[in-house]
Parts: sequence; structure tokens; C-alpha cells
Amino acid sequence: MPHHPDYQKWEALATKLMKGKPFSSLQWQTPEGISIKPLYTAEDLEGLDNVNSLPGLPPYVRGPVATMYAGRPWTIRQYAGFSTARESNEFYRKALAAGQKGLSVAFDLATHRGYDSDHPRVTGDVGKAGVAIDSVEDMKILFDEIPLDQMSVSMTMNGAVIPILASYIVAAEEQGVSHEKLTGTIQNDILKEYLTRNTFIYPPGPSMRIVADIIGFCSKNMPRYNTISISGYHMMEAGANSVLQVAFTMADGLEYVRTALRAGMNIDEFAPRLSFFFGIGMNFFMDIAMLRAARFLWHRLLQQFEPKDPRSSILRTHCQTSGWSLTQQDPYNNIIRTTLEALTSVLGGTQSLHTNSFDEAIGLPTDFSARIARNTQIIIQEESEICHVIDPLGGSYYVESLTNSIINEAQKIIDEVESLGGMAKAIESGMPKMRIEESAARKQARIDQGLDVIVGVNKYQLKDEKIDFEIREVPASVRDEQVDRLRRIRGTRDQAAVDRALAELTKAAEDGGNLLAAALPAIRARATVGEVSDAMEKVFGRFVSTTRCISGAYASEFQATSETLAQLRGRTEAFLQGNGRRPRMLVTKMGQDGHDRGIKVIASAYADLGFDIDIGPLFQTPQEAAKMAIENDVHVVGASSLTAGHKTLVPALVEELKKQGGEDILVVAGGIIPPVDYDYLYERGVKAVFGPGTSVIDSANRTLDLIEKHLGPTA
Ligand code: 2CP
Repeated sequence: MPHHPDYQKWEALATKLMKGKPFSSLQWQTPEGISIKPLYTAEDLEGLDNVNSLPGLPPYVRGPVATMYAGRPWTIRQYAGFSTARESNEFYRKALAAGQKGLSVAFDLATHRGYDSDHPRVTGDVGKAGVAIDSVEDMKILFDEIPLDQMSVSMTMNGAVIPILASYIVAAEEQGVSHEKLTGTIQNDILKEYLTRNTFIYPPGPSMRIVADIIGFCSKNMPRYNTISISGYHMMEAGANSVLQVAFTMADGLEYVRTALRAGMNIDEFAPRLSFFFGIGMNFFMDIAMLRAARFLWHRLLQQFEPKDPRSSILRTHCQTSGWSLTQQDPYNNIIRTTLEALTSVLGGTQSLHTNSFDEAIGLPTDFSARIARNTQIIIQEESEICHVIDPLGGSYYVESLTNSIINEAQKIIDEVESLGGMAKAIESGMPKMRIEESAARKQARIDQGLDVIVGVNKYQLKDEKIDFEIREVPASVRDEQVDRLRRIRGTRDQAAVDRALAELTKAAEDGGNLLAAALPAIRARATVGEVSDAMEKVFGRFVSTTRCISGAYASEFQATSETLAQLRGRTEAFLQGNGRRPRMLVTKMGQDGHDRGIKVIASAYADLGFDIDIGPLFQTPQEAAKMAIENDVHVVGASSLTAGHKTLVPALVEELKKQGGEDILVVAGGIIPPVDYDYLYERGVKAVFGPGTSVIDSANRTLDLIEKHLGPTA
């Protein structure tokens, strides 16, 4: 019992208010497995390692810089990019004029996966979820009138990281900016691509070599450039709770450090320029504590490499508010969610921040929604007076105690990963992926039962949902424009010089030369992003992932008495009796969209509900998805789209099914599909569209209704 002199008085008062309920009923068990008490006191801080340090000094819990925001606020760095380089450049220049401080480039999925815009696999992806970049000519337009010696630029690129970083460097050269003046960050975090984000190109071995080559080149030639952004964000978006996010991110970081050391670098040559990226969700204090714990852990973990430079073990991070926490229902609520998450990031001591636009669960941000998102940060920075005091929650009984719990829980998982031989081996074993997917399925089950409240989705729903704001649409003509420019570039360049440079790059891939250095001549000669990727693919091959799915987690999170679960399981059993087989569904992601949380949750939950589930490999074409659906004799295909390819790819699937003799197979769609597009899809044969926030139980019931109606009275 705490020794506070008044503790017993407080307990007596509180017990009276409990009206006979046990005191323990006020304890809350978080999804991370941390037990939260209703009250923390000074005694909770006794003996904790993370308490009472100072900012800018080890173990850096209170911030990486001594003066923190009192000296310089965090960088307002909005992640953006869409359509063509010209349009994105205009968007950036307007944002910078309106108070944004750093740039963060979003590339389209074709670019991420190393395909030029005229490649047949990317017809639905060009310019959709980011800007299309096919060559240095596009990169030059992207940064037109933006001096690259003065602007820090982050580029989210992992798969096609060699041609994209090379194009950025050459665009800077052609602006007259030398390599050592460049400031910014390349994401270059391939491990989490195999785990969650899925924009890999090559197998893990050569991909890790690329990471090391970039760290090696930049450490020597671009000393102000952050060579990697070790990212937990995508793990959180895929369903990881805060402990899993921080643990797996640290473990990824250790793997990169060891990779660079193995490549012959000295720890102090590269570690000061490793940076991090965390996702911030709605558990306000949890993620403040997570950022503080992350800094503590990184400092402690790095000591094994015996750094001499103190900067080597300082964790600096970018944060982004959670896209997954945004709802399509009552979407202005998202402004409030994002504000809270931004405050979490700031109170946790982030160096750089992206705040999401309120309409991102519906479509691409517009100028209007992007302005509100940006101003959310500007108002915190310039109106709230928050920046004057460093780590204002330092010493808070609750926050410090929570910081300590996260340190301890995350360390256990890091130890588990280490015992598997490090993160690369752990990923091969499937352990981190399973933990994240299990966490996602459990979360969905809690939401579907109303145990975790989402306002406007499972509580306080609106009767009439009206969208009274503009939604940005990227026209199909963007692809034509890119294809035209590619044709012009290929028609005017010195083809022999391009061929020579590409052959040199292939040779470097074979012989072990630095790949970024070897790509620069090819990019200068106007080789395209796709050609540079192909030159390495000749040696490395293209990686094909296998999609597995966990079972039991969704159902086990349901209360035993749940009638909805029992009712649906009864329906699928009855279907089995009536039809001799279970309702069978193929879930597919077409195009280059690798956001697979949705299909994973659907697949494991539907399987728990009694469906037979097939999961298509990532990056299917509509032809491939139709063929698989027919071969597997499914009743329905569920197509998930989160990157604006739905109007091209889903109708193409319906057509392909008809063409290949599968016209009896139903098609439903889900993901981020603006409601204004629903009719477009219905008119083209799609039977149902399930937007974000749809309960899995509801969607399963509706899917079963559709199948039964389609099969007729025998069903
Ligand atoms: C900072 N500085 C200061 C102070 N604070 N100087 C004096 N007093 C202070 N109080 C200095 C720093 O030392 C640094 O100088 C310079 O100011 C810039 O500060 P910084 O803290 O390094 O900020 P930054 O340049 O914005 O860099 C932040 C990060 C960087 C985190 C280190 O890696 C970054 O910007 N990351 C962004 C990643 C990103 O945008 N990702 C997008 C993800 P020196 O440089 O001279 O030391 S997109 C997400 C999507 C969803 C996706 O991935 O799919």
C-alpha cells in the first residue's frame, strides 16, 4: 500500500463511491498487456531508471536536444504528392508559403515498385497515391524553384530507393547544389516492407545490401542527410499496439546497425544519421510514453556497439498521426482525433510531424483539408504556448510509470527477437507478422462488440451521412502525360550512353560495387526509374511474398456470450448443410497497393466465422485475380483498395470474370472508396461496397445474404 500520509483517507473516500464494487474493477488492462491503475503517486516512480534525467543528455528520455522546442520547434513536415510532378510542385510551394517548414514526398505505387508509368502492371496506380516519377526530368520539375541546398526533403522510398535517391541527387546537381549540402531523409527501411508495407522489389538479401550501400554512400558524401527512417508507423497502421511498435522498430534498428558494421563501417560514421518514424494513435498518454521509452531503449541498446560520439545513440524521430484512426463516418471528428494525436507527438518530443487531413478515410486530401491539417500544427506551435517548456510531462507519476512499463514490455519482445537471431531471421520465422495481425484482429473484435468506442462508427452514429466537401480525384490522363514524357525522353537521349551506364550498374550488382554510386551515371544519362530497377533485377530477381493468415484471434476476443458471433456461425453452418460446402471467398488486392491490414483482418475474421477463405498474392492484376477465383471455385471475390485504384481495377475484375467464364462469381469491394464512387461501381456489377468502419460481422452477414440470394432457394 502506498505510504502517502493521506492514502488511507483517499481510499476510504474512493471505496464509498464504488458502492460495493471491488476497487480492482477500476484497473484497465491495455491491449499492450499493461495494467493501468486509476491513481499514480510519487511511489510509482521509486527506483525507475527513466526518471529525473535532463534533455540532450543520456538516456535522452526527455528529448534529444537540450533546448528542445524552447529553442526550435519541431519541423512541420506534411507528407504529400499526387498526380504529376508539376501539380505536386505547385502544392508544395503553396504549403511552404502557408507555414510548412520541410517537405515530405509521397510517390505513387508504380514508382515504389520500380515500374515506369507505361508498364502494363500499373495502369490503375499512376499518380494515384503519390506523385509519378519516371526519371530525373520529373524530379527536376518536382523541385522547380525549391532550392535543395536550403530545403530539407524527406522521401518515402524503400523499393526503388536507388533510382529515386539517385534522381534526387542528380536533380540537385543540375540545380548547382553539391552532395554535401543536401539535407533530408530517405526512408530506406526495407525490413518493415516485408513485414507490413509491401513495397519491396528484390529479395531480402540484396535489399539489405542496398540499405548498406546507401548508408555507406551518404555517410561519406552527404553528411547532413539522414540515411534511413526506421519506421514503426506502418506496423501501427497494420495493427501493432504501442509496445509491439516500439519493440519491432528497435529490433529493425539493431539489424541495420549490424548490417552497416558488417559492411565495414564504424558505428560513429553512420549511427548519428539514423532516424526514426513512429505512428501515433488515440491512446493519448500511451504514445507519449512510447516516444519517451523509445529514446531510452535506443540509447541503452546502442551501448553494446561502444559508440564514442554521443550522437550515435540519440533517437531523433518523425511522427505521423494515425491514418487508421480516421473514420469515413462523421469525418469532421477526424480533425479532433488528429489534434489529439498531434499533441501526443509534441508532448512525446517529436522532431518532425505530419498531421493527417480529415478526409483521408474517404479520398486524397484537398487544398482545404490539407490547410486544416497544417494549421493544426501551426496553432499548437504558435498559439498554445506549449513550446516554452521542455518535456512538460517529465516527472508525471502516470507518464513516467507508463514509460517504464513500455521499456520493460518492449525489452522482453526485443529479447525474443534477438533470441531468434535478429529481426531479419524473426521476419523469416513469421513471428512479428503474426503478433501484429493478432493484435489487429483483436482490436477489430473489440470494436465490433463496442468495447472500444469509435464515435460515429460504433456509438453516436449519424442517421444521415452527407459529404459536404470536395473530394480530390486524380484523372486517368495523368498516366497519358507520363507515358508521353517517357516517350520524349527515350527519343532524345543518347541511347548508347544509357545502355553503357545500365550495364555498369548490372555489373556493380554482380561484383559488389556501391549501387547508389553506380546508378548516378545512368540517371544523369536519363535512364528511367524502371530501367535502373531492371538493371539490378537482372541480378537480384523480384521478390514474391507468400500470404498467410492467422486464425482464432478475432473470435477469441469475443465475449463467450456473444449472440452476433453465434448467429453468424450458425448461418455458415446452415449454409454448409444446405450446399455441401462453406461459403467461399477470395480476398484480393490488385495493382501495386500493398496495404493489406484490411484483407488480413477480413480473412482471419471470416475464417473464424465459418467461411472458406482464399487470399490472393499481393499485386494481382484483374486477370490473375479472376483466374484464381474461377480455379478456386469461390462464391465471391472481395477486392480491397486503399490507394484510389478502385475505379479502374474493380470493374476490370468484373469484366475479366465474365471473359474467363466466371460470371457467376460475385464481386464486393472494400477500403478507402469515396461514397460518391459507390454508384459507379454498382453500375459496373459490384454487389456491395464496405467502407472503413464497417463491422466485420455486418459485412459478413451482407456477403452471405448476397451469396444466398444469388444461389437461389437451394442455399
Ligand atoms: C533541432 N535543431 C536545433 C534544435 N532542435 N538546433 C538548436 N536548438 C534546437 N532546439 C537542429 C537539429 O540539430 C538539426 O540540425 C536541425 O535543427 C533540424 O532539426 P531536426 O530535429 O533534425 O529536424 P528535421 O530536419 O526535420 O529532421 C527530423 C528527422 C528526419 C526525424 C531527424 O529524419 C525527418 O525529417 N524525418 C521525416 C521523415 C518523413 O517525413 N517521413 C514521411 C513518412 P542538424 O541537421 O545540423 O543536426 S510518410 C509516411 C507514409 C505513411 C509512408 O511511409 O508510407
